[in-house]
Amino acid sequence: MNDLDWTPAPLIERLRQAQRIAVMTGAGISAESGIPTFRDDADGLWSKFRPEQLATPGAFSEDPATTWDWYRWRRQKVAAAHPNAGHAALAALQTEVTLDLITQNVDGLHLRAGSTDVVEFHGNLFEDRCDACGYSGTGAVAAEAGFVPHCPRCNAVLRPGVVLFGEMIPEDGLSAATAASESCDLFLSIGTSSQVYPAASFAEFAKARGATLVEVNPEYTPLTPLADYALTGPAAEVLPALLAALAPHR
Ligand code: BV8
Ligand code: ZN
Repeated sequence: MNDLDWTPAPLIERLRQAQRIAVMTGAGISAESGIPTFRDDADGLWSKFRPEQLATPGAFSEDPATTWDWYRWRRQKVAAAHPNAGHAALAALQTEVTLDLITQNVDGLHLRAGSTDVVEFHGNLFEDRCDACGYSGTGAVAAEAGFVPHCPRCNAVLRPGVVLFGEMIPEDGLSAATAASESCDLFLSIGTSSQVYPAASFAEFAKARGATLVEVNPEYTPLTPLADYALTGPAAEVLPALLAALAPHR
């Protein structure tokens, strides 16, 4: 634990009084599970590939083989990873307070850590989906390079069950995230560069409504100036410290 105070007394008091907490997580909460984030490290996913290259419908239909190679590479990385202390602390917190968990991450690590009712706002990496007939199933993790899966029902090319750039957010996730940002009195933004919309809009909206805004991120982000509390550290350290500080009085 470094000498920064992850648990300022006023914040702990505020967390204790919170009636309903909305949490939005991004790639940063999975960084300590060894999953590369999108923007901020040498082997960040985007450093090798540009989002426009791969995570868009156009790129996918043009070159499904390359896109599938990238997604399967990510599936292998995630399958070999484990939830970290940050995921575990959020799962434990959910048993102590009323908490709506929305994640931009497609890695499924919150669910593996025991969190329930997780809103996977950008879908799930391990789902294969058919846009032609609506088939949905669990996708392969390993396959030979260039393999493009086809729908077992209608033989159309399958796609990963994620929201690509330029695609609409599925209605259920959008309404769940909107409801959470409307009903919370404290919004906790963890491990996100707050650059992708509409995911980044919920923290701003909650703050504008008068909710207390807490950010957990080692770096400064566009959200930091709005935060009531900016805890500049790694989620796997900050979240367990917050949970421990809350514990004795719950
Ligand atoms: C939409 C799934 C309506 C796929 C993802 C032009 C045309 C079309 C759309 C747009 C356009 N211009 C802008 C848009 C909107 C676009 C957008 O926001 N673009 C951005 C790039 C500007 N949004 C969309 O397209 C969305 N749909 O708008 O529909 C529409 C439709 C048509 C036309 C117009 C509008 C859909 C966006 C969904 C894209 N899919 N994921 C996949 O994963 O492959 S997004 C993907 O990137 C992630 O899910 C996540 O959302 C985002 C990455 O962001 P972060 O999670 O924040 O990760 P990042 O690496 O950036 O940051 C990590 C942070 O963690 C850093 O701050 C770091 O400091 C911190 N950190 C590091 N270590 C730690 C840590 N924090 C804590 N602890 C640590 N240890
Ligand atoms: Zn099909």
